[in-house]
Amino acid sequence: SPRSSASYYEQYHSLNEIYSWMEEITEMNADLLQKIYIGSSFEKRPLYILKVQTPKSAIWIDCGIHAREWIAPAFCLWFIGHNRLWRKSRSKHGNNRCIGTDMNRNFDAGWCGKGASHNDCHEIYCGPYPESEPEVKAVAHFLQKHKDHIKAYITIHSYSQMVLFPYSYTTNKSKDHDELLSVANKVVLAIRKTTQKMYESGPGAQTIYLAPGGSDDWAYDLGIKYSFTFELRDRGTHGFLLPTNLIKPTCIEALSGIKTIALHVINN
Ligand code: ING
Ligand code: ZN
Repeated sequence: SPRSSASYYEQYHSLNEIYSWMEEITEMNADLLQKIYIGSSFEKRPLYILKVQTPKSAIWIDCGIHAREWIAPAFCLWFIGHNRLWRKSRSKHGNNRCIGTDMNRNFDAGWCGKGASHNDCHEIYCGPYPESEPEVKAVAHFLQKHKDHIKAYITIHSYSQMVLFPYSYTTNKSKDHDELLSVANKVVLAIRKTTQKMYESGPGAQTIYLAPGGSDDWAYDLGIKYSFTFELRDRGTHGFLLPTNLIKPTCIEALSGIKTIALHVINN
């Protein structure tokens, strides 16, 4: 399986493959990782260390001094690839202890009410102020500038198999609640026809949880009526680490859902 897939770390790899992995992961994480040549083996194979950025002191970890102990190098790869479940942005604000803001709590829609956190170490940290994240600000500005031409806003997340619509920042119904619910129900039907998978539909706050500062609520309040969050597969068996063989069917069903929304937009 490819180096970018989750299951890559649940397989054993040849030395040449590990060399390629080292090259790729240091390239992709140049701010965090350094590949340093420290000598070569008797058979003239290069020996590299991967240095994880540290202010001064360090911990040395080596894996696989004994060649037949396959799990040992697998652990070293796993150790370096450990941030696959990161959620937030990568920003550093003021004297914050922790890195990152939840960008789906950083939009200016009921910003940092119940369902978000002012604690920068929490996964649902709302940031120091709305649109503090350059990524959020860029999206918001683009949508603002083009709002008269954008008929639908769709944001794709995972997991839990849901089709959500505003509001998530309040349990109050939006003024388009009935129409949005009927569109979401049509999406659920289309998905069921396509792959037999069951999705749930409803307003965010009622269906998943109270979550202020989300992009779909912000887009809706901006005037983009057809605003949806898709929570793709699965419902928790694999969670965020969806196996690669499920990418295709998941994308096919998501596409059928998006076509359903597009058709509704065209006809209304
Ligand atoms: N779920 C969303 C989250 O940001 C959500 C749920 C949807 C929040 C719409 C706000 C608005 O928590 C995931 N999986 O991230
Ligand atoms: Zn998400």
